[in-house]
Amino acid sequence: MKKILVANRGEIAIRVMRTAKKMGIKTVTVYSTIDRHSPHVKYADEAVLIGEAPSNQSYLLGDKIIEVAKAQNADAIHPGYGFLSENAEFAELCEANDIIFIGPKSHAIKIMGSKLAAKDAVKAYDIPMVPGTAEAISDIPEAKEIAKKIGFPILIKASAGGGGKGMRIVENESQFESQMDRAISEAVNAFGDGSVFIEKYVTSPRHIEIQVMADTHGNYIHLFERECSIQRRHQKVVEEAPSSVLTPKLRHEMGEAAIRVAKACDYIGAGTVEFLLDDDLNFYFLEMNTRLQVEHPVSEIITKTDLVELQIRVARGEVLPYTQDDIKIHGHAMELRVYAEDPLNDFLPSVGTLETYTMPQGEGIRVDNGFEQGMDIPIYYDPMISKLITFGKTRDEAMSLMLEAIDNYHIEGIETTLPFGTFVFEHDAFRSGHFDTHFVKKYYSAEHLLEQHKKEARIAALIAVNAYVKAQKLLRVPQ
Ligand code: MV4
Repeated sequence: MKKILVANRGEIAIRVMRTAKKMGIKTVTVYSTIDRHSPHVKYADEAVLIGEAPSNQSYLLGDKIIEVAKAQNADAIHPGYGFLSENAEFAELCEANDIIFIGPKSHAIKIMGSKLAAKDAVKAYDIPMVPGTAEAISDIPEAKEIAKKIGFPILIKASAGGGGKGMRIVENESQFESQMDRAISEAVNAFGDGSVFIEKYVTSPRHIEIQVMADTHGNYIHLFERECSIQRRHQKVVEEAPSSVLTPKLRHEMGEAAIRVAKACDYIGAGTVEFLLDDDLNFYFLEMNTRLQVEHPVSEIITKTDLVELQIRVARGEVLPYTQDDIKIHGHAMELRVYAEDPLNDFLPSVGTLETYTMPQGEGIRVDNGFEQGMDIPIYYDPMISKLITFGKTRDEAMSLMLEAIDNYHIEGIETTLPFGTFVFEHDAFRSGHFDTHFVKKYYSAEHLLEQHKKEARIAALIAVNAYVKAQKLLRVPQ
C-alpha cells in the first residue's frame, strides 16, 4: 500500500494522515470549495477539489471519490467517521474498483446497520440482550401483551434508527397504541423502513463501549472499554478510558462478549461494540459501530496502540501484531469534544471566525485538531473543532490536567463547549464516578456556567483592586 486516499475532512482526516505518513504511505485527500484552505488540505501530499460545500455535493459523492482515487493511483481509501464510513454500497464500490476499503466488509456494515439484523446475527453467540422482541412488530395487540410481560416503562426503537433517533419511551399500558403508531410513522418518514421493536427501558444506564480489532486471518482482540455516558441529546461530549465502574471480571466478560459480536458478523478491522450497563452492573448489547470512532484516542492512550496503524496493517492483510495478552491498561485518559456551540444558548452552533486560536500542549496532553487561527467554522458540517485529550497515571491526574488544559486553550471569536467541559470536570458526580447517561439533563443548566463566570469576574475584580491599591501606595511614597 503506497498511497491512501482519505475521504474526510477536519481533525479525523489529519489524524489518519499522521499515521499514514509515519508508515511511509503517501496521502491524498479530497475537499469541498469551502474547505479550500483547511489544514487537512495542506497536510495531505495531494488534495483534489471534488465539489461544493454541502456534503451531498462533495464528501458524500462515492463515485467521484473513487474516480479521484483511481486518477491519483491510491491503493486504498480511509473513510474516517461519518460521511461514507458506514455505507455498505461504498465499501462494495471500492472493492469493485480494486481499491482497498479500510474498514469491514459490506456484509458486516449491512448487518450492523440494522438493529434487528444485528440481534438476529448475534443470537447464537450468547450475548446478553435487553428483554424485548427479536423481530419487527407486525401485530400491535400481540406486542402489547409482550410489553405487559416485560413490564413498563418500555422503549420502542426503530430498526433502522441510530444515535437515539427513532426511539420512544412508553411509560404505561394506556399509551402503548398511540406511541406505537407514532414510532412506526416516524420510522417510515425518517428511514423509509417502518420496522420497530420493543425493549425493556433501562432507566439510568451507563453507556460503555468496547473497542475491538480483527484481522483477515481470524484473529480478534479487544482493547478494553470507553465510558461514554456524558452526552447531551445523544451527542457524546466527554469520554474516558478505562471506566471507573468496571471490575476486572466484568471488563473481561464484556471484552469477550464484544469479540463474539465481532465474530458473529465476520468483522474485519476496528469496530466498537456498544453496551448499556444498568445499576446492578448487568450489561446488554445495544449495537455495533463499524467504523473508527471519534473517541478512539482514549483507547489508544491506555493501551499504547495506534488504531489507525492497526487498521492499515489489517487492510494490507497482515496478521494483528498483538494477541489479547499483549493488551494491558496503562493509566487513565479523558477526552472533551470541543464544539463550536454555545453552552449558554442551548448548544446552538456558534458560527464565526477563530479570531484567537491557540491550543494547550505539554506532557499528558493530546489535541486532535482540524482548525487554525483566522479560519471560519463552516455551517455545512459537524461543528466539532477538535478533541482535547489528557492522560495520567490516575483518573484524578487526567481530570486535573484536563481542567488545566481547558484554561490554556484560547479560543476567541466563537463560543465553544470548553466552559461546559470545566463544569463537567469540576462536578462531584463526575469526579466521584457516580453518573449515568442522564448527567447533563440532571445537573447542567446555563445558570451554572453564568455562576462560574461571576466567580471568575469577582476574582478578576479583586485582583484589579489589589493592583490599584498597590499602585496608589507607590505613588504616595513621601518625596
Ligand atoms: C436504550 C436505553 C434504555 N433502555 N435501550 C440511545 C441511543 C441508542 N444507541 C440506544 N440508546 C438507548 N437505548 C434500552 N432498552 C437508553 C438509551 C439511551 C442512551 C444510551 C447510550 C448513551 C446515551 C443514551 C441517552 C439516552 C438514552
